[in-house]
This record gives sequence, structure tokens and C-alpha cells, in this order.
Amino acid sequence: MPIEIKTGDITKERVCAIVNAANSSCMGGGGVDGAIHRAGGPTILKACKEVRRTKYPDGLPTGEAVATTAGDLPAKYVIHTVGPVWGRCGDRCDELLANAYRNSLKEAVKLGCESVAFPAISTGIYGFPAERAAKIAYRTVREFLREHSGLTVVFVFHSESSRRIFESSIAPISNP
Ligand code: AR6
Repeated sequence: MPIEIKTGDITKERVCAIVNAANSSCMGGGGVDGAIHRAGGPTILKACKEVRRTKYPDGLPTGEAVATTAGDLPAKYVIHTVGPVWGRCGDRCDELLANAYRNSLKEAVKLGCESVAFPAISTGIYGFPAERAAKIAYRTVREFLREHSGLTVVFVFHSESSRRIFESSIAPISNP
């Protein structure tokens, strides 16, 4: 399975597209979103404003994804998605998180990308339990890759400890 798991700063990834754990305003924020806008420069925000004006005047709904330029980043594109806010997603938390991954992957394919890097969507400010999010992320990506050969997915964790939590959470469901 073309899946890589690493620790690092996603803004440094030399992949076709990096995914941003954004909010529905798409106007930037803290966490990985803030890091991407800071490192990528103002053209990302400019593109996001255009997306809001033309495609999503009411904001990007939870679970949806939209691509923009990556500005000054080594990646070509940023795919902005909105994960669910834990505690505010009722009985749809798992489904909405899976949608965020799947719709981001679909955007990557539409862009003709062969590589895409993900942060741990929703597991920071949005408070989604990391172990549960790991299983959903891994299952959704694995299922998508079965139908889309030629795509490599990189999971990028900001700390060794979050990478370890991911790896131990998926161990029971990953193939040897
Ligand atoms: N590279 C990789 N991972 C990172 C980086 C980085 N440079 N920086 C942080 N992370 P979060 P969310 C990890 O909070 O929970 C923003 O304000 C971080 O350690 O960025 O989906 C948005 O605008 C965590 O494991 O995203 C939204 O309002 C993971 O990325 C809200 O936060 C996701 O944490 C979205 O919250």
C-alpha cells in the first residue's frame, strides 16, 4: 500500500498537494492552518477569498474539500478541508471525518496528483480523539487507494508522540 507515515512539518512536504485542516471560513486560523498560510504567503488567502466568493459564499461545509494554489510552498496545491468539531458533530463525527479525507483525496485525483500529504485532521483544536481519528483516516485512505493506484498518501504528524499514537491505533487494522 503506498502509504507513508512520518513526523515533521507538512508545509515542507514536496508532494503534489498538502491538505489543510481548515475551518469553514477558509480564511486561515491557528494550528496547521496558520502554519500553511504563514509559510505559503498571501496568495493562498487570496485564492481562498476567490473560492468563498465563487463557490462557497456561506463557507466550506464540514467534510467538503476545495483546492487552491500552494503559493510559496514546495507543494503545488493546498487542499482545504473542514473536519468535524468533536462534541458538536453528534452521531455524525466519524462519517464527517471520513468525508474530509475522502473528498480531499478526490480533489487530489481531479488535480492529477500522484502524491498527497495529510495532517491529523480535527485532532488538534477541534478535539477529535486521536486514536479514533487514526482508524478512520487510515481506513478511508486505504479504501480509496484500492480504487486509485498511482496515488501515494503521506500522513504527517507534528510530534513523535502523535505519530506513535497513530501507528499503534492502526496496528490492529493494518496488514502485516
Ligand atoms: N505540520 C503537520 N501537522 C501539524 C502542523 C504542521 N505544521 N501544525 C499543527 N499540526 P489543528 P483541527 C497538527 O488544530 O483540529 C485551525 O484554527 C496538530 O498537532 O491544526 O482540524 C483551523 O483554522 C494536530 O495534530 O486542526 C480550524 O479553526 C493536527 O495538525 C481548526 O484549527 C490538527 O490540528 C481546525 O482544527
